[in-house]
Amino acid sequence: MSGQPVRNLLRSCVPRASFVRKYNGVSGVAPGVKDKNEHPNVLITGSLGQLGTGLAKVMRQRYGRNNVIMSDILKPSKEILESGPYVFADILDFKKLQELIVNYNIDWIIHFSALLSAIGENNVPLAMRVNIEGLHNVLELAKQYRLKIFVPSTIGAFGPDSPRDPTPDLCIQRPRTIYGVSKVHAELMGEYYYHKFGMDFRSLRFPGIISADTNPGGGTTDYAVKIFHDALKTGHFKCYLREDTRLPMMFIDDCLRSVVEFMETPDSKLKMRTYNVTAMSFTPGEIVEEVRKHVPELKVTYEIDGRQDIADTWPKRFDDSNARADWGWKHTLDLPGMCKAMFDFLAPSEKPEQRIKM
Ligand code: AKB
Repeated sequence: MSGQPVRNLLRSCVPRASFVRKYNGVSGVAPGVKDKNEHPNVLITGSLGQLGTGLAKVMRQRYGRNNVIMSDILKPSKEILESGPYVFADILDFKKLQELIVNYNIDWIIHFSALLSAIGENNVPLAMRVNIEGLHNVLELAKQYRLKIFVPSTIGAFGPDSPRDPTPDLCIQRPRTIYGVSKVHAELMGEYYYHKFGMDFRSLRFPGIISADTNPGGGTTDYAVKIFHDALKTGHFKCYLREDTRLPMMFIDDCLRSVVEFMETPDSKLKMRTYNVTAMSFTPGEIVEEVRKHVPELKVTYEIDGRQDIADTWPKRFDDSNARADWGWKHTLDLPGMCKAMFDFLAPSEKPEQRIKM
């Protein structure tokens, strides 16, 4: 990830005392080689997805370029290859992961590999392998090598029987997608390993994440990213959710900062291992109104598809008061702020009336 949003995030992540330690990032130190008092060595799985590239950038600024290892099964861009260590790793290959953890002397795993909600419904066997078997591999490795592990969860871990407005941390969870089921499984397995083996498992339930230069790929909340690209490319936004479908959302910078702050929170402050986090909640109708302040001529049509059924079972608003109280979670951008940040990034030099590219 590059550009304005991440620059803001880097500024807003003020190092805490325990992490103001010797920085060895660009000093020629071999990847993974560090002294006891230095920053953690971090392995990010699925790092070429929506969150991984940005998080690697933020963590490399904080912990050192060579201390954050990006991994995925995809061929990376030149920019990624030049930004720091990148390795091939299939989440289903236990031995390969073991090798990486040993060779890079890994302390933390950030486990992003997963199929999202809509794409998971189209390929349930693959979603079960990646989201469930993949999780088993990283949990077992975190246990064996005593690693701290972060696994994102989601609003999709709730279902039609959960209270939906707002949805608290602890309530009935009966999701209706394989993605949601696999995330409840991850929450429960992680908490089990925490209680049984003392493993430092941490998870945040994210809402829809809106990012400027990485695409979500296969989610139900992706319309809230697509609207910006449609507005700027064609001036015509085709929305696959109904105009009044309310879902919780968050801008990428807030999301990445939440991971860093949560991982750096001393264990003694955490009352739970899995917390809801959110920033705002809006409907397609409401984001259209806000986007039209930047692209006044935006045309909108609603062409509802199967993702509506998923959205109809998800929280409308998320209650993240425990995260705010226990470890100081605070979002910075609301709907107008997020839209401005997106346009500032995607079309920085243009005035609103110049933004439609027909
Ligand atoms: C999805 O829509 O599947 C994801 C999510 C909310 O977890 N963005």
